[in-house]
Amino acid sequence: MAVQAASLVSAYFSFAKEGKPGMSLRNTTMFGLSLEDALKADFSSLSFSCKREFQQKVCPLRVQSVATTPGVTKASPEGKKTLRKGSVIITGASSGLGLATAKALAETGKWHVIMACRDFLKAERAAKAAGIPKENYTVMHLDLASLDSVRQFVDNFRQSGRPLDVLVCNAAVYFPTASEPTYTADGFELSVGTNHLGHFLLSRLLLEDLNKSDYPSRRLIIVGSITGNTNTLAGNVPPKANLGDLRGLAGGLNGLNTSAMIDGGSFDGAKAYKDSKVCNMLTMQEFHRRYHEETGITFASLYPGCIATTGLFREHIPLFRLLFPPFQKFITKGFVSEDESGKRLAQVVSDPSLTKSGVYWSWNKASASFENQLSQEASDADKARKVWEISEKLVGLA
Ligand code: NDP
Ligand code: PMR
Repeated sequence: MAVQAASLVSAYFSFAKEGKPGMSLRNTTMFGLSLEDALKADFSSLSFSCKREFQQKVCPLRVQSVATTPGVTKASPEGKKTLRKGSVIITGASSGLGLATAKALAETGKWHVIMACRDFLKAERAAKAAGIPKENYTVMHLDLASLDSVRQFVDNFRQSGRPLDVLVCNAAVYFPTASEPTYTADGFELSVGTNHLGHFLLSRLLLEDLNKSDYPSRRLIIVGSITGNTNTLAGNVPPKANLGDLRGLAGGLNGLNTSAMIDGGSFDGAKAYKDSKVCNMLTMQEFHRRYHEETGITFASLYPGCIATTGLFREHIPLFRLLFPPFQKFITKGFVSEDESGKRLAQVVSDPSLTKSGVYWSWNKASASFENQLSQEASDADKARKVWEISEKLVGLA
């Protein structure tokens, strides 16, 4: 099978050489490396240190003298107190990982999922088609590519009167074939603007709400990725993530007086996505350093596996979309289904053994979770602080 997949890939490469006129090599190179290089690569870098820590540390239930969230516990007929439903916001829950996670959580009957989506109708249809029980979800409008929309979402959410127990920053866009940058409503390059800055503002604002919740385990989860981590083979596929000295971010990523790229370099859509994932992972750790001790909130990131069938690759050329799933299934063996990835993220939301804060979760071949190592850049505390400080200026918090 590996041989068949390999021939598919090499068939692609011969096609790519004759790719569309005007398309750059970057745009037409499907897997970023020649297959020969890929096969020569040291796959031992994939063997992560798999020490799984069964952290049974459950955050202490904080007793509050003033009930901030009515109906936190209710008496069962036997008089015992039962835990109320958890309330979780998932951004980008209209497809892929976000939808699968919403389904996995809602089906337990223990969670109410707020699907924070830019396309209200699409999200409603997706929830119905996935069979998510009506009473277990609410769709609310959120466009992360607009800071006004983020603020409006937070206001609307607060007006709904629901508590916030877990926030999942999941939505993302990826523009691997774009030759020119596009921008958010506030003028930031669209992938970093959406994936990082939109989520940065959202999570900073909603921290207050998480902090008010009296749910036993409150969590803020930001989805990361292997491709932002240069300590892995996948993270070494060019273009590699690299935030440099952050000069582009400091300049506002507007592509006018400064570069649209965080490191100040020329625009590359695939790199912008990977850079945004590094920002996501750095942000999670900076939250942990600043707020975990004080609030008890768990801050976590994860790599859910390669979900090669999702809409994330919608902007890629059709042949990539055709070959990427078998490449990941049969060659790298990093493929996971949307269902499986949803169960993984649902674990990070609700599993009592995953309450440790500051962790980047991954799963081994047997689908057991373990604490993974981030690359040097993605765990650089000084860079995390600088990204935080620049980002808070860009989104109007400082
Ligand atoms: P999808 O494209 O299926 O899902 C992305 C979601 O983000 C969609 O619901 C999309 O909405 C939403 N979204 C995009 N832009 C905005 C915006 N401006 N405002 C609000 N929502 C928006 O991709 P995946 O499920 O694969 O991606 C989910 C997460 O998983 C991402 O963070 C990605 O980086 C991460 N990831 C994915 C991997 C993979 O292999 N697929 C691997 C590692 C990490 P709409 O439906 O309207 O387009
Ligand atoms: Mg990658 C060896 C393991 C492995 C894994 C787990 C992934 C995950 N990838 C691996 C290897 C390789 N990839 C190799 C050897 C190549 C070169 C042939 C390769 C190429 C490649 C491309 C061109 N891979 C890609 C792309 C994309 O466009 C995807 C991407 O980078 O999106 C940002 C991608 C991915 N590979 C992954 C994962 C999870 C992705 C999806 C994106 C993401 O990180 O969210």
